[in-house]
Amino acid sequence: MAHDGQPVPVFSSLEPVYGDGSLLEEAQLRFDKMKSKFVEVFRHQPDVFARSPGRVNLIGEHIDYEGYSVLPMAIRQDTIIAIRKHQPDESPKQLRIANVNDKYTMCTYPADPNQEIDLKNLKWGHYFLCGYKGFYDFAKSKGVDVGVPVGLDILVDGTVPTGSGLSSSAAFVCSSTIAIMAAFDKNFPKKEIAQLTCDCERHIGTQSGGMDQAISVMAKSGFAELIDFNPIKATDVKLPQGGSFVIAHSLAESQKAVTAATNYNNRVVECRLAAIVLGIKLGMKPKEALSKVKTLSDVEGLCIKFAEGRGSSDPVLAVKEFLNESPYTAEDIEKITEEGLPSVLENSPTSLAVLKAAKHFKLFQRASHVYSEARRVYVFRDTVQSNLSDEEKLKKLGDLMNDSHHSCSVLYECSCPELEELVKVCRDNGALGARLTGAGWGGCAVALVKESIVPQFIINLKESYYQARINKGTINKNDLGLYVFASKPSSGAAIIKL
Ligand code: NG1
Ligand code: MG
Repeated sequence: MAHDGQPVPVFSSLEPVYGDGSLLEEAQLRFDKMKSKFVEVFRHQPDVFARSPGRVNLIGEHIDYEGYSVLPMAIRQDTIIAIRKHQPDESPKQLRIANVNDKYTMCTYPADPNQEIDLKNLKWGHYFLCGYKGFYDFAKSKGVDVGVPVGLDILVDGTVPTGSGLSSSAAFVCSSTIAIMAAFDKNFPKKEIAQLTCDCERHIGTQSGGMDQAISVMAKSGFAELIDFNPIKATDVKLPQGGSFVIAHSLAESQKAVTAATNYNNRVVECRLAAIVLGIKLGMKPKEALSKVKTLSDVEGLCIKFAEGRGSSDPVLAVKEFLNESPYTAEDIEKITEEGLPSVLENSPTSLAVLKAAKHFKLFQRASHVYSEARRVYVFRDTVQSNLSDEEKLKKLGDLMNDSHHSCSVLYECSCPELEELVKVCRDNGALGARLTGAGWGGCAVALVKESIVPQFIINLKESYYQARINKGTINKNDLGLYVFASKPSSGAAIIKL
């Protein structure tokens, strides 16, 4: 049943958010602590809470921004926001954003939703500001009156490790947006919130796709979700019995906002250029390609038509025929597009930063990854729904995860030495499959492991990957549980009125 057209659920207790048992007890403590800290900092009770989870992407990496479906699941780690909306005559007319963790000092911003976000001066509170601007823009586009801006008091508690590929940023942006909505007594359909949070997180300067926000808002306990884009849609995927996903941090932190020009946004630009060049090689006039082609999914039809002429249906065949394996220089591409690259990329500041930092562009490799990864997502979904036994299903899903990692590592080059080592350790210790998850260049790996061996698997990982790092002082032994854990599909965003 599609549930993505429903508004964000509103609960008056924690059971429906966190289930029962130990998780619930822990959650109760967290909320109690937040309430007292809120009163301590702001001298008032919060009006309402919002919660939105991180995610682990099972398969479908770096293809959401190319328009292709992905298959993530939400994890229990999340961001909770407590919020209070001021009365119109109350001062200060500011957003005051405090954090439960003292490492993050309070951020204050004016209440004006039209303020620019200062990207030269990155502050943790900027992610809240994304949600704030997003909420006002969205309300305006829908003709919803939300009154004049007033002050807001905010307290944040996040448990998704940052820079880990588990989407702490989306958990923060989504919980912020939903908390603001709730404070203004508004609610919208989940798929609209997924779109608005995806759009507003781009204020941070990454040209990201919409996977993280979509799963954070639309997840359902017990299910992974197939997320489609344009328009956003979530379809429940029930994973086979007997398998468990173990998430393990490589301990290399990927600071995506800082490295955007050479890593994440660079790949977005390379895919765009690959799509345009393919479109032209497959018969489009340069002017037409420049105005119509934005993503590799826009020219997939042409690629498939070419492949069919060769008795296949694989778009990668067209990539092999028309793109050079050796990297392209800017001049190589400009000869084909008959226009300068800055104007091809519409002079967007983030793209210009990419052009400035790039020596060359690996169009063949990036396009091969995207088309093959997009296929693997559907094979994964079809395998889950097939008549195979659970054991056979798990084996095949593991193989697909391994293939995905290989493609990310070799063709997309978004792995790093630590992730390579960790993925190998996972496989050597009996994982059916293992891969980097999220943007890469650091962060986590996800391994599919038979449920019966999970405890031993985690012990082995500690010995072969983490012990040396504990000895070196990179992490504290007592924190290991934060870096390696098994995860079940968790529930999505919620508004909580306690
Ligand atoms: P993370 O791992 O959270 O940085 C990023 C993008 C996703 C997706 C993946 C790669 C953001 C907010 N998220 O995720 O949209 O493109 O990389 O598959 O930038
Ligand atoms: Mg992120």
